[in-house]
Amino acid sequence: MPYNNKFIDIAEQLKPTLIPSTVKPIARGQLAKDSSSLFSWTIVADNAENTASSDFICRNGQVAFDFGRYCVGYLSFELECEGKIDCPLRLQIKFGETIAELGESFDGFEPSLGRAWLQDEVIVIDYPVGEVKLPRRYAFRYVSITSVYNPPSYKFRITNLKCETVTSADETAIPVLSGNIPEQLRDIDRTSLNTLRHCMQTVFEDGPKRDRRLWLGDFRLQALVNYQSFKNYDLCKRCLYLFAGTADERGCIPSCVYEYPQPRSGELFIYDYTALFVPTLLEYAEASKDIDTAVELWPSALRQLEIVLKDVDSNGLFHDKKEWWLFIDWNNGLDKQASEQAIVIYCLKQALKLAELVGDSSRNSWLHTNINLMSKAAMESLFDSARQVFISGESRQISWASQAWMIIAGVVDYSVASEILSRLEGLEGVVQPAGPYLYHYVLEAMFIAGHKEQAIALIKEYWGGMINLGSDTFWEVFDPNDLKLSPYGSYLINSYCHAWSCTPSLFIRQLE
Ligand code: RAM
Repeated sequence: MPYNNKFIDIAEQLKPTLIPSTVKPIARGQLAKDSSSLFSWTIVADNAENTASSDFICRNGQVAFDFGRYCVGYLSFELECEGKIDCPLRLQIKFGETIAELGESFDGFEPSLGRAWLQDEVIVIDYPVGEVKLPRRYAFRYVSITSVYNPPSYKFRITNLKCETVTSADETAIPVLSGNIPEQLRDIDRTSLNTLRHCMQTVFEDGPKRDRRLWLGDFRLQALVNYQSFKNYDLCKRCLYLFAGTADERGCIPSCVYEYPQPRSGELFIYDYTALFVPTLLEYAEASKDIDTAVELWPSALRQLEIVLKDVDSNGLFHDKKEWWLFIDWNNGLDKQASEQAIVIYCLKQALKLAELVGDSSRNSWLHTNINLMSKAAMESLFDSARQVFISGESRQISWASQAWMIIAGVVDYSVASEILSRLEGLEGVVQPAGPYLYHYVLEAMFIAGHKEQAIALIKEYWGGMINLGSDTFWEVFDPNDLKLSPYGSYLINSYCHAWSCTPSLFIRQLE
């Protein structure tokens, strides 16, 4: 791969030092089935006098801990033994974002993304006295420790169980929320920022349990919330350079980037993510006022548009040539033509703003020509004049995705946008969003169309729904009617702290 080493060096110099803190469990007990709890698992607190203490003597079986809040970091504890130590100690340690991950067996489990993401370890300690530190970073609220083999000649005690958490998000930078914001929205804002904080590591990770990786579509939303909260501009700059530095021989920026052993392309290319590099760069420059970066990466941004326009025909219509991964949402039944069309229009328009910012108007007429052509094609081929809504693909599918993106792209004006959203409520069979990523863009369209009350109700119902289930972070996938919905074959491998779901903060922080 012909990586741009200059860009990668800039990115590496911006690698943040992580901020540590210590979290200890607040309760311990036994795992139990409970149909009234999330995924039917709970922890029944021990009757011991001080269940908050991690100290316990384990002779048989298992103990589960609740750290009281989501943690991303390194687990350690101390061991003491009574009796004759004549063989090693063998422990199974499981970590769960949900209690179900501790309760359910991972045996025979083959999720599409790989068993190794599931967080369990078996450790064998030859001389079980003193400190034990697990080398891997975990993402969890719950931990279970099981004595897999009970040594007949000694008892052991675990003390000082704790997690050294890490993040590159500085809490002290968060502006105070306006006093007019009601409690439920404050709670949603807190949970949003908590979600983002855990995903801010040496890059903006999609989720700290999985994939622990920088994804372009996720990064854009994370960066937007970051500008209103933690204001870590250097982390955004690092990520922009990582993407630009790992572009392929066509100049195409990959949709995800790995950091280790050295920065490298994830070699996955999502059409919509590629185009979204343009607004991501613009938004960074506007928020940070770092115009030099915008100037330096402007050719990379333009290149993404040249590449995505190759799939737009001479009439200005996008066609899926099956050479790209089209994402938009996890809903498999979604036809993505209209959404992709709109995203390209939107990104071309954002490029005009970026051109002005970097002082280069040489491509303006090219940008205008494509905007006009594609907008015209959108109205002629993707707008159903009888039903007065946008349609997508040969099946003329009507979806929230298509309407949202066409509204965001400004293909219709404010008043038409408002009518479309009102009309959608009354139509049968409209394809719904499957996850928070697309719900974000639905919210954005609602605010553009002046449907503020509808947007706030959606935030309260959808994101509030995850808080009502006891979560202090927002999830990767959330369907209130099918909590176990998973794109990967099992809900156990879903990410329950996924930064693309942190965007209610963005809207809440703009309310007064
Ligand atoms: C998932 C990632 C990420 C998303 C991509 C498309 O596996 O977790 O959030 O951007 O796929």
